[in-house]
Amino acid sequence: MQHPMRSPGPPRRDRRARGAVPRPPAPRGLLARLAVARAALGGALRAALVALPLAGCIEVPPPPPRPPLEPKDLRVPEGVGLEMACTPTGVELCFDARDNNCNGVIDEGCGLHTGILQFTIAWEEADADVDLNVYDPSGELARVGEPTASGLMKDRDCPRVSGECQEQNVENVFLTEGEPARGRYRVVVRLDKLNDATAPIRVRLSARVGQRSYSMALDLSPSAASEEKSVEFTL
Ligand SMILES: [Ca+2]
Ligand SMILES: [Ca+2]
Ligand SMILES: [Ca+2]
Repeated sequence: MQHPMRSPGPPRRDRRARGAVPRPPAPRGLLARLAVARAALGGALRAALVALPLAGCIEVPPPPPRPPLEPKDLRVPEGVGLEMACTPTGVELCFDARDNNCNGVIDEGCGLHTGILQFTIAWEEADADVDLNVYDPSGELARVGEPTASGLMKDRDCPRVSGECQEQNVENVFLTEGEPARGRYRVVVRLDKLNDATAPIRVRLSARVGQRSYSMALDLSPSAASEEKSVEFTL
């Protein structure tokens, strides 16, 4: 098979000759305008170079500090005493929802998670099913296994048929990571089923908010008026 013949380009000599064609002289008026423009550009550049170190000296104010994590507008059920001062009673005991050693963490070393926010309930009657329901500022409920968009997650739901709680009923909600969402939080403690237990069921609720912990005792009975008690606060 024959290759088609390439048409030969113009000889190199010719191309060089075309490139060497002298440009016609610029009109004198154009040259003068170019000189003026170049001078103006040089002036602007010098001004920019002078302004540059000055701009470097302008102090950028730091972002305003975030307000401390302090619960505001705290609302507790009527007749419930809120313990805001921690009294150390010795080493940390597990599954009592109390910060026994007052280090700001509730039931640490007991297989529970903690975070800047932590809410824990415990109750002694093994048969009673009590639920800790924590709603974040967007109204999302913290559940077992998957954090809310704001990062709240629940450790476990007691009592469990699987025996996970081993008759030591504790439910725990904690902030998995990051800064807590600001807004109104709602912590609801609810007697779901009394089963074979005798009412009222005394439930200890403690909360860790930042470096402080809060605690209270709630009595729940299976009636519309007292099966559920809630605490609200604003961060
Ligand atoms: Ca502790
Ligand atoms: Ca404890
Ligand atoms: Ca439960």
